[in-house]
Amino acid sequence: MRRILHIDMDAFFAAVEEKRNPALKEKPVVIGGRGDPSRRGVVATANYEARKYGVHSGMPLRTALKLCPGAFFLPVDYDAYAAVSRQFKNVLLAITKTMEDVGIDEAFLDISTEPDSNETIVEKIKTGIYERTGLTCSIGIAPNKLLAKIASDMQKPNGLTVLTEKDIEHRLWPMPIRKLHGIGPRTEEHLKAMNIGTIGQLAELPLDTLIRHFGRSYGQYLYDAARGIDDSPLVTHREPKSFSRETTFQEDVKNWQTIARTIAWLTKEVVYDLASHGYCARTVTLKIRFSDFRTITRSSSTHETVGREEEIRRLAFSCLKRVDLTGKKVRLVGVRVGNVKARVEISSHH
Ligand code: DCP
Ligand code: CA
Repeated sequence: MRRILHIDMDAFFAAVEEKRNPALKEKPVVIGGRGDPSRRGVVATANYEARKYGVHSGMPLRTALKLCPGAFFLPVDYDAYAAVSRQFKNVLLAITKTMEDVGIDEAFLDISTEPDSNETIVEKIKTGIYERTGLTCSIGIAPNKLLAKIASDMQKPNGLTVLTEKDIEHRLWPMPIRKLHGIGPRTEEHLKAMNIGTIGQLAELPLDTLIRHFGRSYGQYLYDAARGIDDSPLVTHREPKSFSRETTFQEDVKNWQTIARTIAWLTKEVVYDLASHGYCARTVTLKIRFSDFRTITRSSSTHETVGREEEIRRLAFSCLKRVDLTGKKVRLVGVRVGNVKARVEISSHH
């Protein structure tokens, strides 16, 4: 039997903001867009205080303001959250290298071969994360990823939930189908139309019915998932698809040379990332956001992969040539290299 953990940070963006500004503690906090609810933008997250008023992720900021006029509205500071995310993942990596990085605030760990008990490991994780970041997380423990993810969500915040195969009938089956990873709004609608609302009702459907409605592989997936079956291993290393850097000017820029110099500098940074990971690339994409937030991209590709700074810079500048800058001010520029491939090691013997 495997021992899989799913670790999910509580009200993540909001918790980071509360940590660095204690005046926000115990007040409703909403994070989203540029933090101005009179302007366009959606809620990235809200803390538990604000959730009491019905505020949730994905809702327009304007709606959040109506529901909770007393809330503090803050802009998304992605770099700050990414930095805390790295700290929290380092705590997990100190337990085992078998970690799957799922997103900015969640990860799976496979502790099947660790000598320590679940209790000891959970204690190490919770105190480690709290000591490094001052934040809390919720943890699910189960024989597979599917159930571990469901478990971590069952007692938030600062929860710990263990699901075993014995719990499938009593704890999994009463849940709504959308709790199953891989069931999105479209599948949910389709199943609702078949009068299927709970995971238990899904489990009653014969395999051939599911295959008829959803195709062989997804039908089989749903059949297994409804039974809490999931053999998928952790994906511990993802091949990167691209490397990118971007920067927002302190003030919007008209001057071509300033823009060109910034692109050259971003290229240097991207080439450094690319090289230090041992990759070459085939495509360079330039991103330009104007002062009115209109954003354009231009790409250039080569047949052979390239990795040297001059080569990548030449591609970036050929993209810049195709952008009409007349009469416009630039707010942000970014450089991305895509179609990356591991550099072929040149063997030392001939
Ligand atoms: N997020 C976002 N837009 C969404 C959903 C989430 O930008 N539509 C961001 C903000 C969240 C982070 O991702 O802080 C993690 O998402 P979660 O769904 O795990 O939500 P929280 O961590 O905020 O809350 P919870 O305590 O319910 O996990
Ligand atoms: Ca979370």
